[in-house]
Amino acid sequence: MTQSASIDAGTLLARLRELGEIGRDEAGALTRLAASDEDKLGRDRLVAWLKEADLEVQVDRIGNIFGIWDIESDVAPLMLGSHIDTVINAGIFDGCYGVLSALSVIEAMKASGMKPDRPVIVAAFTNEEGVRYAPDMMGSLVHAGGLDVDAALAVVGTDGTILGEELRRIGYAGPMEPGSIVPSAFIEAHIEQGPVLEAEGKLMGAVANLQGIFWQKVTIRGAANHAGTTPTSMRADAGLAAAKVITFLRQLVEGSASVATVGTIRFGPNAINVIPDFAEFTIDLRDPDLGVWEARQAALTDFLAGLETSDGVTVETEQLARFEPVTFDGGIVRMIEEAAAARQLSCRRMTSGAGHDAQMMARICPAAMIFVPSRDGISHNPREHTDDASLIAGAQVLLDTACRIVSGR
Ligand code: HGY
Ligand code: MN
Ligand code: MN
Repeated sequence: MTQSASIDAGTLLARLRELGEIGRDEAGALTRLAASDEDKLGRDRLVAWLKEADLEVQVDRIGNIFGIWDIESDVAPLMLGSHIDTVINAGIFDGCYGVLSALSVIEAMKASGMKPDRPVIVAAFTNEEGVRYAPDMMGSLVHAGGLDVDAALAVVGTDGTILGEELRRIGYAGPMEPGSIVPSAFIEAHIEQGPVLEAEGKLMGAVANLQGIFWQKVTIRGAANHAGTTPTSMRADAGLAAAKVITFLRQLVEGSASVATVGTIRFGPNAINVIPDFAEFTIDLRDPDLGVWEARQAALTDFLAGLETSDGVTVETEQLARFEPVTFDGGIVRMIEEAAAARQLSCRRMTSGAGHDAQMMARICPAAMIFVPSRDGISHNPREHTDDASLIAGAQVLLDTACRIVSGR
């Protein structure tokens, strides 16, 4: 006898808060960088929950974790999920909400007595944030065949560690070949991380597409010299050149749909009275339109080349990530909108400004996303917040959409 499936709100909220406490430092900042000790603790907690839910747990060679509700079927699995690694000084919802709501969906299906027509899987992908090891969305990119697993395992982190060694050290270098599971569909619930839903008073986002993401490391070399004796006209100031790039990027995107960020920078020799001869920084450049996004990259290349002449410096670049804009599956997007409407939840189609594992899974199966509102549009910040009612509503829409897919409706 089946009854209608319903999310166990208390358990979902409690798990979000419990996972949100794992990886806090003495000042209370939450950081669980990919393959770190803190990430291990979060993974261990998640695996325990997956086992308590009687799911078969599998880990692949890049550390992606899968909780599998195995159903005898010739239909490929439905996969739901996201990531549990975080940025530095993070909020508690980014990624974790998608993994834990996916688990809640499977538990609700089981509790209702329903029998899906295919296996249902919750996935937690490795290194979605890309803060320690570039590129971001790495685990799902490898799963989707966009990056060779051995090349990914050999990536050297910002701290000089090697991803494969770190995964082995924390016990998450699994045996499964990445990509072994090819889902029939993938759906990711996620906080919006932006201001749109809140500004428009909408409760749900049906994510139809996701913008292009370009990451680049820039190394500028000039000439160290005395800060007091060197005339301005004789300087090859790597620090000044870096500053020019930062202001150029803002002028490039101002008033457009593009966004540009220099999130990391370091100078050498980093002394108050020495003109820097070294500046290394990263660029994150995004736009939803492929043509505009490519034009921005070309303008940046030209500007960097011009600096070598104008500032007497040398400029080296290293591409860290380049993911074209993605369009999600229209059929699943419509199902999400219909599920929201059936619950009288206001919903709007939208573009994702952030990168997500769903954009990689869209390479191998129909994929789409559900957004819930972010208070003040804030994310990648401890003030990241979504109210309980929205978290539960989003998980219920995920459940309703998943139930519709696995019951062939
Ligand atoms: O970079 C991003 O958009 C994601 O948070 N990894
Ligand atoms: Mn995320
Ligand atoms: Mn993020």
